[in-house]
Amino acid sequence: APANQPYRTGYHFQPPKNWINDPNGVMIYKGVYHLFYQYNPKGAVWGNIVWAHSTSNDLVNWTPHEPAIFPSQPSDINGCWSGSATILPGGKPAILYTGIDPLNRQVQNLAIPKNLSDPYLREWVKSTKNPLMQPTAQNQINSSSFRDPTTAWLGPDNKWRVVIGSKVDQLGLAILYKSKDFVNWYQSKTPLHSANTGMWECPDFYPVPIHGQNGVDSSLKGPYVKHVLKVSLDNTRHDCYTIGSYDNVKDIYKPDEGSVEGDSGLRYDYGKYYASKTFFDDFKNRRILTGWINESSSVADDIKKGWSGVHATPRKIWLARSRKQLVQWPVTEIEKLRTNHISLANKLLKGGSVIEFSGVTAAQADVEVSFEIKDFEKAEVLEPSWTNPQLLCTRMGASVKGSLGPFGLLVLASEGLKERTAVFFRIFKGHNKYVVLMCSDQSRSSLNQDNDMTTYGAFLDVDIRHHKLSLRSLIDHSIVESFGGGGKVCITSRVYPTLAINKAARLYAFNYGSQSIKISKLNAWSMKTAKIN
Ligand code: DQQ
Repeated sequence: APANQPYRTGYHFQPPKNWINDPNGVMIYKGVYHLFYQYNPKGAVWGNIVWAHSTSNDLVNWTPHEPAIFPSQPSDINGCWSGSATILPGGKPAILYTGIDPLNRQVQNLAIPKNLSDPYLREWVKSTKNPLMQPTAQNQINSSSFRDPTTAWLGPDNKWRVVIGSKVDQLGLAILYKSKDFVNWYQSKTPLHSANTGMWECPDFYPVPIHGQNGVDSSLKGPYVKHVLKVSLDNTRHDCYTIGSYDNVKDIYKPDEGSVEGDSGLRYDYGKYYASKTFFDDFKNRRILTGWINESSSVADDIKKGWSGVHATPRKIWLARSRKQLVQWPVTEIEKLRTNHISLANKLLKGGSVIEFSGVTAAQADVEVSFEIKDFEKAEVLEPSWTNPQLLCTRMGASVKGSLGPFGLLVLASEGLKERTAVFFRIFKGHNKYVVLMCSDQSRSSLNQDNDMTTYGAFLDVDIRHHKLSLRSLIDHSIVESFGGGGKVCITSRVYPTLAINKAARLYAFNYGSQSIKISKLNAWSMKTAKIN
């Protein structure tokens, strides 16, 4: 990153300047990946929102285009907010998005490509029938809580369905609309789903096969798929999901028994990650998740540096074998940026030790490590009241010594460790099983105290008696995206080191537990800079 801009990313998506938020309308068309995103052309804070547009052949390098959708009709004159793409029969893309009308009401609009032979889909034409869905006296929909249409899917009656995020009081709603022709939409009597978790932004609803890691088209239904409903909770800023079943005749989604809705349930990411969206990549038969990573710095600092917000590395997403959660892994294309490989195997990490890895550019790196644990009996007991993993990680940060852990990586660290972000594990003895806690501790990530340095954490469902414990961290100047247990827990953090920048950044493995841990293998690479916009 430039010396005066040490927090610019090397391979995480961002425009040259200004504010960005939600990824929108992500899709693949004629072999080209399209990413649209919420963008303020005029500054580093939210406002004046348009759909900026970039395309890519590999989800790694991105070419910018002119904004694709911007205020131009009464139905979107005060902003073009989030929405999704649907591929209609014949391979024709259509975008549904939220417009802000002259009365500042949220309404839903349609746009289609002007020229289908342009693989870059540079120009979009809005329907003259816009808005296609709007709050009225009859439907009683709250005009300031009616936004973010999903990708639509086809039901057995050959009608399209789409979900719009909403709420009534504190009840989050996935309002369902149906249509025969994608233009005339009518509201279904009952929502697809609702729960008492506050406003649902950016809902996402899609099938996942029960076997394997492939993805399927949003319209697929059958005995071999389960369904996922993700909602972005605007009060906690978390992307939460449940896994369940979808009755496509009654048009009801029901989370599986035992699912927890909202913040104490499952999250795509237990760090900073919001307003995400998936799409089905029919070229590689996978479902890909894209998401927005907000800043953790002050607005004043964002204005000073002239930009705010990045996107996470696109992740492939599939159902875990347990069928109780999803698994995510950075798309393999990102690996072509790897260079300067270093590796190590069977290295004992004694209690209280720290070892440095040199030979990679630690400010822009990809690190994969797996740990082997013995002496399970030495694990500390997990108190029954310790049910909140984030709180546990906060109380037992990286510098609090334990027995089996804390062990893991110190990234974006300065010499002497005045600054460091610690991504680590602790093993506890729970009620007839071992419990793995994964943490990302930002409390000492920067000497600049103006940043949000909240610690994150989650429990990781890995049976460590039979499996090694793996951790991968994608490090990119001000971003640390970590994947525990092969992608069962993801934690993304934003950090703003003042010493550990560019060449001064270092990478370590550490074990502050009393018991030895073995690094069974470690592979690390410098990451080349991608061509982004
Ligand atoms: N961002 C958009 C909204 C959405 C929110 C506005 C989520 O459509 O609800 O920029 O970050």
